[in-house]
Order: sequence, then structure tokens, then C-alpha cells
Amino acid sequence: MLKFYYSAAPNPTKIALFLEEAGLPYDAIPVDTRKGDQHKPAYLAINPNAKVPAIVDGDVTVFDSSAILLYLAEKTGKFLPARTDKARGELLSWMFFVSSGVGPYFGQAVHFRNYAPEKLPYAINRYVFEGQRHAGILDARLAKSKYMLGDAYTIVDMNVWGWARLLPNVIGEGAFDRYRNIKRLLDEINARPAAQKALTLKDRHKFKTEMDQEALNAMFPHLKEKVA
Ligand SMILES: N[C@@H](CCC(=O)N[C@@H](CS)C(=O)NCC(=O)O)C(=O)O
Repeated sequence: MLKFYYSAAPNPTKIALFLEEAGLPYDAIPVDTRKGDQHKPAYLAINPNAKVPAIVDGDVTVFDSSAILLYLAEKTGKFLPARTDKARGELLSWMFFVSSGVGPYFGQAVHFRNYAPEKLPYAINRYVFEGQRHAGILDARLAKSKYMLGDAYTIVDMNVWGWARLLPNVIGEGAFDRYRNIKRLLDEINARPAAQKALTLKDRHKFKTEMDQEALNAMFPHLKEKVA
């Protein structure tokens, strides 16, 4: 059975959504990133980047959420747009936009707003600005069509959903009043039974909730090592 290495964080939750939507059987294996499971040699052999999610499907290993979504969609033939070059171009563009733009900028905005030991106005302004800019691009796209690629619900929507849930943590209060089209997509996907299953998956395992020194060291290793 497909092994799904996960935590309750946004990137793994997108994969849980796909697996539930597609009805694929899977074995959910917790990686408690607050306890440092991501740095254990057995997990690094699966994902050398020491992050979740990752999957092992027979002799195939895939890490990085967009790569996993593309792999699973192509394998099952589900949640993909029409098989035309034009649609594939849009699919790849928006998948890479989420993984190289939305994810990193949203993640850094959350980090500098909530977790950095110092409140650095320059860093907060840069990442919240970029978070807003990326959210604005998604929102404008969703103003034109029901889903990211038009009329059909695809892996791009799942990719956006993973991060859309976090928008208030990225941008602050009022985020959903400002980005109403993102909120519409979020509400629609949240109402799907697969989303409910994806969001409650974490309850099957006991994950550490405290953000204590062990958790900070595991998730932010630069705290222990000054390199610049
Ligand atoms: N580009 C990767 C990013 C993965 C990532 O940042 N995962 C976070 C959870 S959303 C994680 O593993 N954090 C724990 C850590 O950084 O130690 C993806 O899209 O899967």
C-alpha cells in the first residue's frame, strides 16, 4: 500500500486531500517534525530535504508536495485538466507558481511574524508584501473562473487550498475580506467530505503540540548554528 509520510502542516494536508478525493488506499505514517523525526536517517533516505510530505509507492519515492500531486494525478488520471498542450502549460505554470512562490513566501511570512526570535520589521514587511502579492494573483485568477484552471476542480486547487487555509496567519486579520475569491474556493473545498477527512487525519496519531526548545531546534536548525 502507498505510504504517506505526513504531519498536520499545509503541504502534507494537500496530499491527504488528493488521496481522499481519489479514494486511493494509503498508510499514513506520522513524521513528528516538532520531535525531529524529519532528521532521522530512515526518513532522510526518503526525503533528503528533511520535510513533509513524501510518499513511497512501491519502488517509487516522491517528495515535495507539487511533485507528489503531479505524480498521483498522472498515475490515476484524476484531477487533471484537458489533455491539450495549452491546458498542460497552465497546469505546470500554476503548480510551479504555488511551489516556488506561494509556499515559500507564505511560509516565510508566517515564520517572521510568529516564530522568529526577533521581530524584524524589514523581513516582516518583505514577506507579508510578497504574501499579499501572491495572494492577489491567485485571487484575480479565481475572479475569472470557478477553479484555478477553469471549470474543473484540479490538483492546482488542492495546491492552493493547502495554503489558503493559512492566509490570516500570513497576512493578518481581515485576509479573507480582502481575498474573497480565495475564500470562496477555500469554503467550497472545505465543504467536500475529502477535505474533512484530510483535516482530521492528524487525529489518528499523537503529534507534539508544544513549540518548546526541542521543537524550535528541530524545525529551525539555524537557531543552533550561526553561518552568517
Ligand atoms: N517544498 C516542500 C516544502 C515542504 C515543507 O516545508 N514542509 C514543512 C511542513 S508544511 C515541514 O516539513 N516543516 C518541518 C521542518 O521544516 O523541519 C513541499 O512543497 O513539500
